Amino acid sequence: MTTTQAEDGKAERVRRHLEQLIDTSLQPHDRLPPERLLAAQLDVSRMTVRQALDSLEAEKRVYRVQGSGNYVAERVIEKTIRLTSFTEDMRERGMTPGARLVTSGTEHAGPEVGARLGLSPADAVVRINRIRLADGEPVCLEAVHISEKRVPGLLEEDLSGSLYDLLTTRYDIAVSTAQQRIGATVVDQADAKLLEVAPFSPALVIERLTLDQHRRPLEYTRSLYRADRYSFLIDIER
Ligand code: 16G
Repeated sequence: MTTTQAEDGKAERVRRHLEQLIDTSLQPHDRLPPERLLAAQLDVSRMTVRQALDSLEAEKRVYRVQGSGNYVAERVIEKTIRLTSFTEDMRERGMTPGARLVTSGTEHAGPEVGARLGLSPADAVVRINRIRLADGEPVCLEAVHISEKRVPGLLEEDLSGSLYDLLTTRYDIAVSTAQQRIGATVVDQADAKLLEVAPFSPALVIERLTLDQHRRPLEYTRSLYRADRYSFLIDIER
């Protein structure tokens, strides 16, 4: 791991901490805790705190007042959809997230996944199939693929929580952007059982290619979301 990667991972952690603070306990125009205090609390350098604040400022979530501090910005309609994990997604909806491991293993990337992740078909990828839960109920079935080289030992970890948190804390990898395709499908018998719906129930199929903080392909996921449990809300602006 390089120093830059370690710093990016820390800044991502600080950023998430601040986002949570903004979303749960602060109002627009409230002042954020001083940078010095944040650095001490989170055991990082002030430079790392500033890096996190820079990215929040760039997204207009905070604004700075010279000589006074950092403040929560007025909530604006986001032009782009924020890249969230399943865990964050459910928490934002006021639900408790969870995961149930179905299968996991190492396999060849194959031509399709390989092309998406920039790997050759023979390269090894880690595949994790999980049922994702909201308040204990199955919402989606996801199949994650990540190059094995990037996440040695991942399969020995506890996969019942947030994968993105694990990537940050254990591997110093932070997700930055993603390309997502959303389509419609029906679930087959095996998937219906896992999702606890009747066979051939409607579902959204969402494919996501996620890039890391260096804009390199990191994760390719194919998820089936129960159509009766999940919908997409997109704020658009003219
Ligand atoms: C979302 C992502 C998935 C990612 C997961 C991480 C979609 C379609 N998929 O489910 O790619 O692996 O979040 O969530 O949005 P976690 O950190 O809660 O495990």
